[in-house]
Amino acid sequence: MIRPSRFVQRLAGKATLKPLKHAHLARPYAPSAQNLPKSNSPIVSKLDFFNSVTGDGTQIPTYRVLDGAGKPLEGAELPEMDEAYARRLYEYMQLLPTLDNVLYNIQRQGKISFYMTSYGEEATIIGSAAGLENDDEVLGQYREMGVLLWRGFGLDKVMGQCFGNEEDTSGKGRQMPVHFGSPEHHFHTISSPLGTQIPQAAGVGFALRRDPNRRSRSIAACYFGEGAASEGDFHAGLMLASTIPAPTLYIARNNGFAISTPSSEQYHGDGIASRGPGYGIDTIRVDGNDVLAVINAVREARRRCLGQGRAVLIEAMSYRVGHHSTSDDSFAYRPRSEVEDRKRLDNPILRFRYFLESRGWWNNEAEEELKARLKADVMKAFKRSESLKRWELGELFTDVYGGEEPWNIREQRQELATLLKKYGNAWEPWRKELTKFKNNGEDLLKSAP
Ligand SMILES: Cc1ncc(C[n+]2csc(CCOP(=O)(O)OP(=O)(O)O)c2C)c(N)n1
Ligand SMILES: [Mg+2]
Repeated sequence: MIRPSRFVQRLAGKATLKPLKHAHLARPYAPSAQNLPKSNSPIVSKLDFFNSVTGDGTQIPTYRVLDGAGKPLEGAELPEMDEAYARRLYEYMQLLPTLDNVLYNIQRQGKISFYMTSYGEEATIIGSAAGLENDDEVLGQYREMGVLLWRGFGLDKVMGQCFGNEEDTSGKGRQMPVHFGSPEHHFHTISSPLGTQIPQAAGVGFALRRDPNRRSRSIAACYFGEGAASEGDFHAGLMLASTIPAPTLYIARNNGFAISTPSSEQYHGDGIASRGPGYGIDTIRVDGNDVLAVINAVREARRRCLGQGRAVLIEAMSYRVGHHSTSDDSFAYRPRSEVEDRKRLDNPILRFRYFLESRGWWNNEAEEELKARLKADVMKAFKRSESLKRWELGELFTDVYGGEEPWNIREQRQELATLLKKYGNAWEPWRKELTKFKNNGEDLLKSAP
């Protein structure tokens, strides 16, 4: 006879075990009809394979509120909003390309090392930010700066992060541009390896559920691209959020490209949405160029996350109008005309402007005023940021670990201090570089042995 292991015996209650708080973790292994896979699945005699979640082979539909000309679809419900709120949405949608234009050009001038725009995804990003509560925990991929702006992060901090100067509160200048983070704004720091935020968000959602102060009030919202959804972490994350239920809203930004890989080569199934039901997760596909549809979808998804304590998946369809990043030239793999057509035919900003105009909430004059104001604000923040120094050089070694500085970090700090003492003033490239830091590296020089 095969004896169950001690672990299984303990789980089955044969040995004394402190009761676990979470029923699903303590559930003993006890075969019963209930535990068998799909025990209530109907029995059929037809040899019927299937490959569609809609049942009839059609594609998952796309939820929309506004048509291409900004007119509400028949029967579509508009999100609750007044003129001031609608104008605020539009202003933030317009702020993104204004900032993107300036930061992209600054990178081209060699003043910052890297940048990524969100051209074409303004409705997905601002609409989802507006649909969330400002203290929902956000785990982004990298194109979601608009969520931070919506939450009041401010232009100076955006510039500070991209320049890596003393106003970079995200990472004290130790990260690449666009790797924002802000505990105050409930925005977890961006990390470049694709997909890592997806299982992390399952954990964050679970933690929120366990926190008596935030349970039933806050969710985790996790953004990722359709390319990142090909990472193993996507499946691990959705599996976790599904089986250890977590109020985590997964927002897949399907913008048609993962650098040069078009989504037609990224998956063979029906986009990312088709995967949600496989994990038992409520799912919707939404027109990511329709800001009002995105708001409605996110608000309803949030309600479901909190009501059921479970994950929800939204796939927002859009088109990445810009290059992947400043390290990319997308015309090497897609025709310029395709991009121009998309900008003209399905422009999320223009679509919402038509809607505002139809309500009498916007006109040419307001447009001119807004564009001039945003440009002036962005240029002011840029000029200010450009002249700021970096954090003290010694900050390079802080925040790696919590608590006392370990020996290996101390060793590296001392090594740099020794080198600075020897070459800091003697070698021109170092002398020049040191002037860019607050205190010109004095903090480290002082500690040199
Ligand atoms: C694990 C990993 N593999 C590859 C990369 C390089 N990489 C950076 S962004 C990117 C494309 C991601 O595309 P998608 O998830 O669709 O997001 P989008 O850029 O379209 O917003 C790739 C392959 C990476 N950062 N991490
Ligand atoms: Mg993509």
